[in-house]
Amino acid sequence: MKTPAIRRPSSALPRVLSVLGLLAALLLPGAAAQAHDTVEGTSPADGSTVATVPGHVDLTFEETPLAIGSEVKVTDSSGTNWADGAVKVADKVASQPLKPGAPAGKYTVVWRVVSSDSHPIDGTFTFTAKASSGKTAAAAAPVSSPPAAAAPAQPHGQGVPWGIIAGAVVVVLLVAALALFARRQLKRGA
Ligand SMILES: [Cu+2]
Repeated sequence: MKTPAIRRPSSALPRVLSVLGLLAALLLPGAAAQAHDTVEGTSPADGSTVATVPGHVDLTFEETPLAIGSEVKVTDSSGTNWADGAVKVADKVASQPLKPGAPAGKYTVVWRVVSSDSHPIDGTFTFTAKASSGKTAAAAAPVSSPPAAAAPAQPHGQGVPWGIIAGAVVVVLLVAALALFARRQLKRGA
């Protein structure tokens, strides 16, 4: 016996489920995208003036970045990069050694590391040195910056977990849609 009135709802239900499931699947990765590590501070601090060019430039993150794929360029006002060798990553800090003899002046630090969630993150900051690193490179004490100074570098990592909220909204909508669907089914069957 062919009874289209009964067959239609039974084929529509899986369709409704798959559409809502797809919506949820599209929105939930948004939660993971919020997990990039943010910079908590740099040494020297962004925009700061230090007595001498330090022996290394440090970036402190929320979590220890991955060791691979890190790059930190420390260029003086003439464009010379004073980075010496590879970035050293340990205990939430990416540290870039500098060659000795870097001159006084303004420096631009352009960095790129791979966040602990495997996404590349990058940023830039500047500092000014009153004197060359020449003789006292090793003595230059690192100074940590407040988190606020470095915050603009990673605007996407901050604040409310919208992906999770969106996921919860989808779940509520899914339940509401199923309830409505079930009621219609019951009415139709009665
Ligand atoms: Cu990420």
